[in-house]
Amino acid sequence: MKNTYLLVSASALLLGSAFYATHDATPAQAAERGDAAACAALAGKTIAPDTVIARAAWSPDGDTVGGTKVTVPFCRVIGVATPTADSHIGFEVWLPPMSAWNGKFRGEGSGGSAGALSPGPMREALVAGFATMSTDNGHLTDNKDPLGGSAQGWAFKHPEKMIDWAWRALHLSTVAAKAAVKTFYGKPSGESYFIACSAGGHHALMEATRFPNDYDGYVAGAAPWKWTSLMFGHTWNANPALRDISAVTAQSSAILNRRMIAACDELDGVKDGVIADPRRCTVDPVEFQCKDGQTADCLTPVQVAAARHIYHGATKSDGTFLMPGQVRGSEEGWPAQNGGATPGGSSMEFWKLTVFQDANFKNVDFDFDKDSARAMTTKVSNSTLAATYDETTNLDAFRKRGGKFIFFQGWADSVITPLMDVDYTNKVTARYGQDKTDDFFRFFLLPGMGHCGGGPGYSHIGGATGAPIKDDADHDMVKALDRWVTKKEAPSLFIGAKVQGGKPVATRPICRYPLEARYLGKGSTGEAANFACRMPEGKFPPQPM
Ligand SMILES: [Ca+2]
Repeated sequence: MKNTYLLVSASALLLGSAFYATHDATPAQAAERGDAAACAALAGKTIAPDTVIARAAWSPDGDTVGGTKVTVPFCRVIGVATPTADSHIGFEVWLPPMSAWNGKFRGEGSGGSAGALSPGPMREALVAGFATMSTDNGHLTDNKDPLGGSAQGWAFKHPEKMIDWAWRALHLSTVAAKAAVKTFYGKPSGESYFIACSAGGHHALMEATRFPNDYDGYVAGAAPWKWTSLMFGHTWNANPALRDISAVTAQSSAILNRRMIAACDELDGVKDGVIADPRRCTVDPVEFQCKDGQTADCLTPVQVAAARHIYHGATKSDGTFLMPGQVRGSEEGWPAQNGGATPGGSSMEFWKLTVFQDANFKNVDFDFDKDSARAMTTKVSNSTLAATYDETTNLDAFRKRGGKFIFFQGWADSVITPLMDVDYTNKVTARYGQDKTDDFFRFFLLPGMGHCGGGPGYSHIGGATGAPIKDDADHDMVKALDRWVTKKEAPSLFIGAKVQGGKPVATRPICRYPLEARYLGKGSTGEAANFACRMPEGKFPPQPM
């Protein structure tokens, strides 16, 4: 290390450190010089095939990246992978000082169709002692575009970029980041985890199914395991507002949400403003339609029809489901997802620019019989759209190598219907059986949590959700994953917290699917200790898919 330092001392000078003889330095100074030198040595390296470290800088006082202020020292590594002539995959690796490294590695997921790093989660990981990485998935989000991270212009006539986004960018960035970790610390990382939600959850399943050796464990939620199905659903849900903008408004969604929760809140036995399991709530929104002369706190016929359409889910004309519907209690998020100027989020430009490459295609004309079939078989480079963008339930290799997967989802998610992740979990369970599934894949549904967090429910359990109220494995999914991987102790439940004004106001067990939290009949319904995880009683009404 001493020789390495002397060879690259110019970088230390650049960083403002005086050029002392090593024997004059305190151990802390010597350690920092070692970090700075090892960091600088990464710059310019071809760290993996077609992957170069463009920049590596030791930041002794932290740094600000994409608006995220980091106040701890780290080595900031910026890399680029170019697996094809049309690829440009940017990624960053942040390495804590050798003395602060916990010996582990974390990859951080992204959201939407984003081409952007995830500096917030990287900071969280860094502060906890992890070496951490995130990738831009092969393209940069155009922030001037009104669709932001949902815009699809980057994919137009760029099939290789589609493949990069779908799965290649994360895999290559992970391989390169692990190589950078090994080079910097002089030894490979121990356990590797991937923490993600939304599109990041989708990427997590891509990794676990395609590259089972990349990560030892995942905390991943709101994962659209079939991206094409998600786009069918988003297109379906946007259709009413595309035809009539009054169909889904902020006001109508707030009324619908309030009245639906009032109607179904107590089906779970606890009046807390949360529909614990919306599969029990089947209220027809026509009950909230304005009666003669009524103008307040009610819905127009167009709004009732839109709500029915969105709850129903996307189908072909013969009734075959393409995507389950949004659940009752998720309406708060509808104006952003299903209404407004750009209804449909990532689906808004998906068919036009990414799939059919037809500038004249309009989502309002999407034919759920013909266009859905045409989309699935559309060629993407040497593959098809379905094979590129959709995952399978084949986790065989990941399971065999001892990988662990914590899967989570909010019951009030308005972007990815929770029924999609229920469907995935049911299919995984059918494949392996309940006991073998429990050994490596556990699903936690959070009552009243919105998309990756928020909502009226108990949505603070760490990872990509709200910050845990206690720093232990019973409250924090990341801690639980670490315990599961390193000590083989599987999480049976989490203590979820409802937080208002920065303070926890109620707690509730977040049970392992298919169990649910049942009130024991004594004590406060705001305390998790007064609930137990039990199998649901009775039968659920018929569900789509
Ligand atoms: Ca309730």
